[in-house]
Amino acid sequence: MGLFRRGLSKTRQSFFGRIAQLLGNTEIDDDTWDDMETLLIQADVGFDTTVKVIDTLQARVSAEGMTKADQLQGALKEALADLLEFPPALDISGRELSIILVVGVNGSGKTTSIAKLAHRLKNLSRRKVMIAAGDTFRAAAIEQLQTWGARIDVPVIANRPGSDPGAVVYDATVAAKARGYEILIIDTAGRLQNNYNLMRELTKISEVSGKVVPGAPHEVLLVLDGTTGQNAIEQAKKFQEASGVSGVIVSKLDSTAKGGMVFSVFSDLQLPVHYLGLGERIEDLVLFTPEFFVESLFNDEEDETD
Ligand SMILES: Nc1nc2c(ncn2[C@@H]2O[C@H](COP(=O)(O)OP(=O)(O)OP(=O)(O)O)[C@@H](O)[C@H]2O)c(=O)[nH]1
Ligand SMILES: [Mg+2]
Repeated sequence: MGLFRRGLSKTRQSFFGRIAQLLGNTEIDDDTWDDMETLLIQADVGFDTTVKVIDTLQARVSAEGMTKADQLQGALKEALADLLEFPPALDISGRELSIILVVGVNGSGKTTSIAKLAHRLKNLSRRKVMIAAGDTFRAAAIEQLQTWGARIDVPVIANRPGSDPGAVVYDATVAAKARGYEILIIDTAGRLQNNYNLMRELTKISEVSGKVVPGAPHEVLLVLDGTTGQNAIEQAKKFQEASGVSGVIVSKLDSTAKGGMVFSVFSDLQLPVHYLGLGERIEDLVLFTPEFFVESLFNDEEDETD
């Protein structure tokens, strides 16, 4: 909970925290709804999701005969929490080798999230984890992954810069099987969702892994940069069409006030959020917990103790 609260402090202080002020001891009127709508949209909850939340609240207000704005806060928390779900477990158990493919636009936080995830799976879940350096575009990308791998003691299978990512993935899959690794996480080069050739490449990488391990990749995790708010949601729709995304990691929520975008991952994209990136350290990846998330957006009293 501490990490959640600290990591989400920007979003809390900028927008959600202000809802308490807004919902002072006044009568509920048109201004209440206008102000709430503005705050939710500014927090990047997204237009459709905001409308949904306000509709739910208005229905409750008339059903329960609420008149005071300060009665609305609890109802708002519940309406927001109802949009979220506890993520299903990653589909990475019950078989010899499970493969997680990680995709996203340039700089969204893929490589860092992979290192954090590998670290979690290795240390918290006690799994044997290997990483494939499927981003062969830049030498620096391979080195970045190797540096993380050495730090967390997870082997990284790589090839020369410029080599075919499909070949790296093939080699890594074979190596993981031969050496008894249980989870292989594949890093990929950042790509824009409108670049046809690069999106095709993702399909190829998927197919290569599926040749060695039937049914692979078992998870396709899309890393969304939380600081880009609703833009990330638009990108995600394209990735969903092209690469069969199964779940989302939202990164960099510690550096943004746009944390409301997490609600629209669930309600607009209908995808589970598995993890949140809440900082640059290896430990700063938390399992998404709806209750902690919503609480961290509202409660401000304990801030001094953080
Ligand atoms: N504050 C903060 N920074 C993060 C987080 N996750 C990633 N970053 C930073 O974001 C930058 C980009 O991260 P990468 O992991 O290299 O992103 P990428 O998607 O692999 O980038 P490309 O491979 O170039 O497409 C780095 O400076 C990371 O340290 C996070 O949760 N919080
Ligand atoms: Mg990268």
